[in-house]
Amino acid sequence: MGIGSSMMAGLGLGDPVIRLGVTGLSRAGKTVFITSLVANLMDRGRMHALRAAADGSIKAAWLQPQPDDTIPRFDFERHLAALTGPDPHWPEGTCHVSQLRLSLRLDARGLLGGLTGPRTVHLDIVDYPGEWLLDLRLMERDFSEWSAEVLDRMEGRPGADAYHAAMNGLDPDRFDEPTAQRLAQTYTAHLHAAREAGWSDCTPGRFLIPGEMEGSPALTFAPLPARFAEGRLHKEFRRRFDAYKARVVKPFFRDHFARIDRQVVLVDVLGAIHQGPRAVEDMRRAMADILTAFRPGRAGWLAQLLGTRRVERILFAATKADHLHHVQHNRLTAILSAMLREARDRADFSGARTEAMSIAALRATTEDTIRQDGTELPAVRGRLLDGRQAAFYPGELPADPAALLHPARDGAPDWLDGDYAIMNFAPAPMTARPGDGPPHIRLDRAADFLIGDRL
Ligand SMILES: Nc1nc2c(ncn2[C@@H]2O[C@H](COP(=O)(O)OP(=O)(O)OP(=O)(O)O)[C@@H](O)[C@H]2O)c(=O)[nH]1
Ligand SMILES: [Mg+2]
Repeated sequence: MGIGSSMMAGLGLGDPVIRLGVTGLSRAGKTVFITSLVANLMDRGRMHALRAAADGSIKAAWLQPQPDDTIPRFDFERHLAALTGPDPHWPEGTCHVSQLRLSLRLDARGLLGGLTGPRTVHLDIVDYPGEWLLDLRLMERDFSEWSAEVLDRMEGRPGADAYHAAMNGLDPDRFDEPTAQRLAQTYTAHLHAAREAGWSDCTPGRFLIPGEMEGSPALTFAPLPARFAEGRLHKEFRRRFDAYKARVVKPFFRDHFARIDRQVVLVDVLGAIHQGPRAVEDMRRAMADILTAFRPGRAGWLAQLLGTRRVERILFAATKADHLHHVQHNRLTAILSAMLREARDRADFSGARTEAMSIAALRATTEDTIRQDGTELPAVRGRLLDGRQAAFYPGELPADPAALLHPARDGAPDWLDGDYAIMNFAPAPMTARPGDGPPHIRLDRAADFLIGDRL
């Protein structure tokens, strides 16, 4: 092999590439997942259930410059330093798409293996917000339909009153930029407040995470009620709404989504359960909407854009399972599966393989038992954000997911059997042996499902 071809191998030209999409609604755990996955693929001591790691097929794993020059690089080193440094803390929220390339050197395999020598496979990991998939719904609506739907959804959510107040006394036939900005800002403030309060459906997705588009006209519109119909304000907002679809939503699906081979959808089920029945129902609906992106009968323009391309495997993962003692993990997975069932039943995702599991990308707790009124409760123990240690029992998840999903669907304001608590643990200081990555729960299984067959 001459220098030229080995350099080509180094750059990855011609080597197989797996493009893994990592998505989930805001705060679902995407950044922590990617950071821990990459760290655990580089140091594979805790990856027994990833067969290629356990049997020694993976010889080496290293980071490479990514091939896409215009997508920001996932800041792996900084996030890992946050999670595993001397004062471990969670990484900050993400405000754009990012990507990272991890290359794996693998043992030769199969009959021809002996002839061809070791192989290299590149894993391109793409971090993008689930809210951007929710924007699919905008594509199927015109501005009036979308407005009606959103104003209806807004009722009773934080910031709704302020938005209605901002529309008060406006002349439908008058358009000026300061008014447009004020409406867009008040509407965006509502989205942030709703998100903070545990609502899942907070679209348009780019309003929450504007990146470099902040302040541009395509992001400066807001829903308008029927009384504005066909006035100047309505006309201009409708134009911007259409621009948002054409210049923001479509390019995302074309440039990022269309190229994904494997997908993990992270879901903070425990967080929603903690917020209550309405948050669970809202999450269920949002997930159903998100999943339409992966369905064969999806919108015509998307089917056209994707052609015969498809996501081959989709993993649905309930994150932060380290908040529960392992005796409850099966129940958490059952709730996630039930939450997605309707959407999963409606289509088989064009033949993609799907699986659901409960994981913790970064395990922040150890298991413990708490004595309460003479009974022993399966609990977890960890370090709180203020540094204190605490043992914690979140409550018992029901064996039958319907016990949660039915009241949620029926619009119950509270859970009948009391609350499901949640505690914010900080990442635990690391005591890893050399060769071990950060502690996790079932991240190795997740990796095996997502990419194991290609290694
Ligand atoms: N205990 C525990 N908490 C987790 C885990 N993963 C994420 N978290 C918590 O969830 C928060 C959000 O995690 P991120 O990975 O930043 O979530 P994200 O989806 O990237 O969030 P955005 O970038 O804001 O959309 C963290 O700050 C932690 O508090 C986990 O494995 N265990
Ligand atoms: Mg993030």
